[in-house]
Amino acid sequence: MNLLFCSDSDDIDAYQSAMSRYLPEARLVTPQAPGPPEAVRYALVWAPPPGVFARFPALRAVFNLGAGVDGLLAQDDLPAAVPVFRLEDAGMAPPMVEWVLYGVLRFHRDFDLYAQEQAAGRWTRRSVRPAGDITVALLGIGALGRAVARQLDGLGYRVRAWSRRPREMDGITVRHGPEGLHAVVTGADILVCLLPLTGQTRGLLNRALLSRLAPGAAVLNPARGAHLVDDDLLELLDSGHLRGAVLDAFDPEPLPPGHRFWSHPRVRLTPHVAAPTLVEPACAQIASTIHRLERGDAPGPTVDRDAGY
Ligand code: NDP
Ligand code: OXD
Repeated sequence: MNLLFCSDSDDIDAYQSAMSRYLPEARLVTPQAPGPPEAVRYALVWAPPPGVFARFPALRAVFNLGAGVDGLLAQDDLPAAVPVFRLEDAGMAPPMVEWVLYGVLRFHRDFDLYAQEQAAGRWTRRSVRPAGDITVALLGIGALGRAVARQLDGLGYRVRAWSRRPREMDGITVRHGPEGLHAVVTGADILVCLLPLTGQTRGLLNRALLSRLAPGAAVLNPARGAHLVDDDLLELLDSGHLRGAVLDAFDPEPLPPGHRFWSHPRVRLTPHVAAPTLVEPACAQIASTIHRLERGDAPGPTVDRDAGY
């Protein structure tokens, strides 16, 4: 079974070896050496080059080698009738939880302020606020956001969550839709964005929304750079309304040299590493879907192209 493998940022040998354990008949081929195009029924892709799908008329499914499908859905040649699958958790939830916890603790336990005190050679002790005094607004409670919500709730933070459709989570206030957004964000101490990038969420983290956070609040964005209006965040940091930000995703990536985020004293950034795709669980998930498709069983959730995620 030939699987088209199309990613400049993933190691094909690692995927071949992992995939062989779950789908022994799988042979990964590339657009440069694809073999007979009609033998390729499945494609595993991350940021594929334009025009690649048109070369493989027998495709039965496209697998996105990541959680966010914004880049893939923007490809003009993605065949309309072919189902698209994305990675759902696939081992990414624990590292994402860790990344968010770093950001939450940085501001809750004043590590940002202690770094300044150390640089100035000052011994200043602050009182420790209980986690229950910190309100976290969590935008998005999907495969990753849900894990984050549970962890923060378990540690005692006051979590308010936001989804597109009505959702319930034990012990957590969940609001949905545009009308639920303000209630979640207003007065929150820390905002965490774990939304997909869609027409509805692009530019959502703008001046109007961020101004609703409590004075001295912090912003954590490990989702997509285009959720955030960079200049609005910088303005609110410079005015002192916001205390700091930890960012993992940027628009564009890599973040261009000279961008103010690189040197801003209240911004900490990581280069899109919050939760990288893990080869083994990714292959296990993809192979399990291919097995179901080959048997003619219901394959599990596909990407909703109208919703954009
Ligand atoms: P999911 O698709 O599982 O969850 C998305 C969540 O966002 C859902 O709760 C959904 O609501 C909500 N949502 C979507 N649109 C709206 C809207 N218009 N209004 C309110 N809520 C909305 O995504 P994942 O948890 O798997 O991943 C989230 C994002 O994280 C990815 O799209 C990607 O951009 C980013 N990511 C970043 C990584 C990194 O290393 N930096 C790694 C992996 C992912 P509902 O529940 O109603 O559907
Ligand atoms: C993803 C990502 O979407 O790495 O998986 O950002």
